[in-house]
Amino acid sequence: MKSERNGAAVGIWRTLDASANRSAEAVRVLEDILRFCFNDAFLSQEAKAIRHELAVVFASDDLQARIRLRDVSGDVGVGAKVEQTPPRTEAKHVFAANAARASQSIRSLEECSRLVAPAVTEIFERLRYRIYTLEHMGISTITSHENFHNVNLCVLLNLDQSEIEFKSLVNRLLIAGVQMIQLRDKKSETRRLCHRVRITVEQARDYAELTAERKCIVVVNDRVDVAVAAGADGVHLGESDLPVSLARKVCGHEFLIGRTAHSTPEAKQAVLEGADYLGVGPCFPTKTKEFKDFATDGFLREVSEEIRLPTFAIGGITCDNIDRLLHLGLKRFAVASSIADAADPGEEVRRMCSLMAAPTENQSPKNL
Ligand code: TZP
Ligand code: MG
Repeated sequence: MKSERNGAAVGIWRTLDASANRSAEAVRVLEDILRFCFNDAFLSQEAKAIRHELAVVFASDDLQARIRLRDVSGDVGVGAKVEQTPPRTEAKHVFAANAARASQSIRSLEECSRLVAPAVTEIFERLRYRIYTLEHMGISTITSHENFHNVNLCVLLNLDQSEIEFKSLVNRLLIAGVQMIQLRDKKSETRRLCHRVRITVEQARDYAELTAERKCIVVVNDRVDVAVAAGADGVHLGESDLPVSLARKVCGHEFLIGRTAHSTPEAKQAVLEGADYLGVGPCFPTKTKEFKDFATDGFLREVSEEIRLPTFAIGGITCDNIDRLLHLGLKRFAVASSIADAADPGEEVRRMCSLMAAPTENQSPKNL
């Protein structure tokens, strides 16, 4: 009876040893994929921090028995074949598989440490939640890049014009190749806004069907309710709007949520909250909205270097000043007045897109 109990304790230590190795390996893979495949400094640093915390706890006195009781040759699981693993053809599959491996092995560490080293159980529980968040952020970032692939220009429209003028403007923008439109109107009644959103969504859909091109993304500023009810693709939220996590409860996980950020910590927070894209600025003074403070070069460069979530620069951007932003590594732009006020908005879109496409000296190659 006593030896059986000893055997069980040895088994627990062997489980802890195997799980420690598995978790360290899996977290290292996550870090490498985020770092080398997705160039994501922020998330790869989070993976590295988790890996270091695991290394510290594995080196603690509480867990040293696992090394003494290691018995690889006596492992009955060595050589056991798995029936079939899901196909892995892309880096994101490797990421997902290793995120699962990391959380499973840390769960095992949590359960088994509770029996023989309870002082460290809570650390594993915390790390398991950090892995869940990292997994979610990694997958969201990858999915966002798919959603925003080739979406480099977002045109903000208000509802100043008549319906006929509005439709004609949207049409000209679609023909010019605009891949994203945000409806932003602080003054109009909800019904009017809702109606214009529906018109825009229909126009975008009809144009995509006619040309077999990808559908232009339509998002609504501030109003999650209008965006969902009128069939838009997403909503853009600022600091005084519904928080991303609460907006998700209204719109679900397929809906795009954009979040404005005025500093690197705010941008990182938006990533952690599960935003699908970021708006950063204001880059330049503009008549569209009044600002006291503007985004510094340091902030814009830091965001474009450290954060992989698709990021749109905003605020006073024109064909004459976009170069500064391209040099800072930004690749996506949200504009209102420079397009809406142009004599020929379609031509202005083409001009801006051609500037965005032209490679600029010192432009960061890392920004996806
Ligand atoms: N948020 C930050 S700047 C801005 C908003 C809504 C205005 C963008 O419009 P414009 O005319 O391109 O400056
Ligand atoms: Mg807002």
